[in-house]
Amino acid sequence: MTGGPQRARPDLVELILVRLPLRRPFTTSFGTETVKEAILVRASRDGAEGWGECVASAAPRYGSEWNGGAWIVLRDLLVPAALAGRPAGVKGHRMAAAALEAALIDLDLRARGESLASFLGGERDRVPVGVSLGLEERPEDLLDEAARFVAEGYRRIKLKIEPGRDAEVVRPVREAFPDVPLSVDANASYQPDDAAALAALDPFDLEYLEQPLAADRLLGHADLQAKLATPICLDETITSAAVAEEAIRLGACKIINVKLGRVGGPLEARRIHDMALGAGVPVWCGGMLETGIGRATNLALASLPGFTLPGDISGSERYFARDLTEPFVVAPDGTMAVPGGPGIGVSPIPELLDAAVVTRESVTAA
Ligand code: OSB
Ligand code: MG
Repeated sequence: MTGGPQRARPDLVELILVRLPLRRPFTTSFGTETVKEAILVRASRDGAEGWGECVASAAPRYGSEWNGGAWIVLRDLLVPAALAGRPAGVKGHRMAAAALEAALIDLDLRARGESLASFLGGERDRVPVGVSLGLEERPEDLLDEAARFVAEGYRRIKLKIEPGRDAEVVRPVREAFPDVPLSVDANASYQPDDAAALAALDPFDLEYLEQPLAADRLLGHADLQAKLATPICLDETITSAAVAEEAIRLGACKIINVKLGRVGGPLEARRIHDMALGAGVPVWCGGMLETGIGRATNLALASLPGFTLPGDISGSERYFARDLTEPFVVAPDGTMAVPGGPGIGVSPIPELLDAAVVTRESVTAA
């Protein structure tokens, strides 16, 4: 892996598919999720282990990656290359590659007793967090949800929107909470000629409008930003530091959501952070309804100095009846602790992992 430290090879990598029911269905413009399905990557060497979580979903609706494809590219290409200590030479498949990179870094860091946050250059031991609320059939349910998280101290509420369900979704929440930082996320569901509907959100004083247009519409976002007072934040578009830099240069966004899975791993995520910090563009850490493994990795990333806006890093209880790790909790001041132990600082609890496993497969050096 270029740009990273010299890493020792693992001698075994296990792929573990898990399913955890979500406490509440999560609806976005691209569909409803009722279960979190994830591939966990467990890399081991001489009895030591490292963990990574793939943020792909059961179906390719957020982006083109999905767990079925991620499993195969990990098993047949990425993991064999890592076991052999050679580059995989794989284009794309960033969520799969990110999970493996995270597991290998975790393995090394645990061996030398350094935390992922320290390795990445994190400077804080607590980070401010927000919550991302799905579309609801009944407006009163969304208001109840928002009220609960505001009361718990969350620093920002993000609302999912889609064409035809935007200003009417935001208005009651803004009226009930005039001073709470609010944002909206369209997950690429609008067209360039929907600018008027999006400009109608300007009076709600949103922190940002996330990913209004399709992922590949860099100029479309630049043209749209010129028509809006609300800053555009890009999520799906940002697949690398190079794309992030071009988006900033074009004026396609004023804020960046960094998801280490979407960009291919913690090292590329740090490159985006460094570039954005230099360009004066705020970044924040996105989420993909991760289990505690991915959440720990996200917290380490969010401790870097350029992550100045609250992340989509909510307490375990916001997602699951029981997380796979010790539960992550949000303090009354709306912050979450960054794990300080070696590597990502947490591990799956064996009984909880066993109960969530659908399949597991070990890959060893040929
Ligand atoms: O766009 O940020 C998104 C979940 C799945 C796919 C896309 C997104 C999301 C979220 C979840 O908003 C945020 C979280 O993990 O709390
Ligand atoms: Mg998003």
